[in-house]
Amino acid sequence: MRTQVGIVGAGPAGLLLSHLLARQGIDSVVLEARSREYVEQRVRAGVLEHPTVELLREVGLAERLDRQGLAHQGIRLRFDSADHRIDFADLVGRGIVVYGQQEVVKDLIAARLADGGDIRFGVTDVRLDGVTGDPVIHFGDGEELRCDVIAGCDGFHGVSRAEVPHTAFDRRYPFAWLGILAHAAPIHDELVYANHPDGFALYSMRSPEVTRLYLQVPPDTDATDWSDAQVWDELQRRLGTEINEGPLLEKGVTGMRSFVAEPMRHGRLFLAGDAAHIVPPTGAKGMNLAVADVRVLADALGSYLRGGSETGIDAYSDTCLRRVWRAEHFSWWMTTMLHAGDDDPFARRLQLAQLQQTVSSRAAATTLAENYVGLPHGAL
Ligand code: RFL
Ligand code: PHB
Repeated sequence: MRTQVGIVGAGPAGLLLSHLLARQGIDSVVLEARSREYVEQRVRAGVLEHPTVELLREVGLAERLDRQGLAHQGIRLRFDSADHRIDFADLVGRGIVVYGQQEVVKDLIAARLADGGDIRFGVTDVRLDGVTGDPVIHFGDGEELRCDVIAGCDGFHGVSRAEVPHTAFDRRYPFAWLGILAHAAPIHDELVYANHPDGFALYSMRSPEVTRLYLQVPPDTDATDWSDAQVWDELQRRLGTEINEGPLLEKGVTGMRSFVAEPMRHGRLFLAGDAAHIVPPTGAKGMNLAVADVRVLADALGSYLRGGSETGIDAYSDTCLRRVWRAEHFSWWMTTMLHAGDDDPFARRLQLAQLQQTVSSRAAATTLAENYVGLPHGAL
């Protein structure tokens, strides 16, 4: 088998890259370890930045997003028993859209398949070879995909990153998130990020019928340690409001980590999305960074494969890393400002001072808003 771009992984990064390449007449094959059902049901991110939404519109992927996505013009920060609104529309003139990552994935798969795209699900034993010469992806029972370049879009636990000699920057946090998805109508129309002395809580949603909520928990927590009733009680307590309860559709624990691999390229292998970098979810940046990477990569590969210019592919890693580090900083900042630490009264006072400034200074609120709604693609 031969293709121009061999893509490992059918998450948002791999699928969107395949779509953007097809628009330029470039062939690709996507190899995915899991089944289609699995990737379409996997509950993850929910916040699409403004530049992500604009890109999806521009490339014909926003028909359902524009009908079902929830456009939000702000968020609330809660601390010291009071709510404070950060008004994105007023501060930066742009907002976000709440739309589940798995809905983006469904839309991408449907668009690729309708367009004759080649996505192989349930592929086993993916192995990369010849990444500095003639790239080959070995998989399954002796199958081979030969390609001009490989895009490693296989997430944090994939196989691609190991083929790129890199420096790893890594930070772990002493807490995790217990997340639930519940069949319960949201009672707030915007996300609430709550700093509570007993731990962070986040109020989010997916639709007019479905709420998504998170609680800060110790890192070694097993989701079954918490009964549903305990989760609801703790959420109400930390969020300081009544919330509608309902049957749980999902319950899981997510670790918190910051990670960057530099560089994001080795020869003809390019890493994109979680394969190259991870952020803690507090800034809602992970999927948006994956989208920003593949936008840069699709342009660079277009110039290379259609016109032979290496300028774009040579700049790929540096261009992406500027945005990645901005998002790493924002995600670390939101995380440290909002989570409860280990009973250090000095750190607690600093957090409250930071929160006070963020909600009372227009300049500080604007910095949060500008980062949260997403810096325009190309701006860095
Ligand atoms: P993905 O989505 O992990 O996709 C990688 C794909 O590669 C496949 N794979 C392989 N395929 C073939 N061979 C192999 N050897 C393979 N190894 C792996 C996997 O099965 C998978 O299908 O990476 P991608 O495309 O880079 O996308 C990144 C995003 O998924 C991730 O950054 C976000 O989900 C992070 N995230 C959030 N991001 C946001 O932008 N906004 C949010 O609000 C947000 N909230 C979150 C989040 C992530 C969370 N969890 C569960 C990690 C909330 C949570 C709770
Ligand atoms: C979500 O809705 O899943 C979500 C929202 C905001 C975050 C993280 C996750 O910061």
